[in-house]
Amino acid sequence: MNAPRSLFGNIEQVLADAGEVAALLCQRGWAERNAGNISADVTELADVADGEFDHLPLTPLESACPEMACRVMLISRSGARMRDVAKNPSVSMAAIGISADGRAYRPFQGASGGMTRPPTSELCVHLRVHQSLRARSAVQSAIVHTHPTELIALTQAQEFCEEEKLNHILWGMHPEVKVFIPEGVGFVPYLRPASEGLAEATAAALDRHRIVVWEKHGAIATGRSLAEAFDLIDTPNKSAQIYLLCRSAALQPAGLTAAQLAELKEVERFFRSFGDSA
Ligand code: 2HA
Ligand code: ZN
Repeated sequence: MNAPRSLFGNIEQVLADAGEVAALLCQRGWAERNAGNISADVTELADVADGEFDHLPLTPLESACPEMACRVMLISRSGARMRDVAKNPSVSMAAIGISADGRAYRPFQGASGGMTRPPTSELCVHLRVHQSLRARSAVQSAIVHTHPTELIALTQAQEFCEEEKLNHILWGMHPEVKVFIPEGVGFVPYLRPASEGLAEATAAALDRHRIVVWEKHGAIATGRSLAEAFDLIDTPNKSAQIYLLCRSAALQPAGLTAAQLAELKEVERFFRSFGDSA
């Protein structure tokens, strides 16, 4: 790698994680064209010296992110295909640094050298979510946005465009969803992709959830790693698949009973003791 060692010396694991998650997104069929984007706050790993990149030009942000001042992020590039991230994450992921006032960012460079394309069009969403994770000292530092087909399909029905009804179906189709997402998934009504409105609504919903479904668009999740964020989308999407499969076979899925859901608290506690849940 011809990149400065100080910036990229310790982020190999995050890049490897990005490649693995991108491959899974492709395998799931959630990554048509350049669908989806991923990011991770790598400040502690990047070990950038004070002022090291101050000579690089700043790009202003529409909304200030003061909690992100001077932080370093790895983020997929605009137009990056997940199949390319999977093959070579160090080329398709860009490193950016947020300015000291949190009002602008510097594209440092791609891990393999010069920065040819800016960060994903959803940069504002990622930044707003990272900002809010830091503001409440959350353990999560990674974000995955993707287009999980069956979860999106459910949001085409008005009856599931509401957190309570959506979670009722998702928890009811498979015990794993209640065990690993006991707080449920959040829901954000349709807003223009890459908009400040979507960024604001998503950050607010992710204050109460670790995964949020975007009506007729996709899902976004936060995790301690990109792999954990991926799992938080994969698990409820499996429930959505089961529900739709039953319906398409003209079966009326029964769903877990209230008593069956309640007794899962025991399993949830077991996994939580290993740090596997919320
Ligand atoms: O990066 O998924 O939401 C392409 C998208 C926009
Ligand atoms: Zn999208």
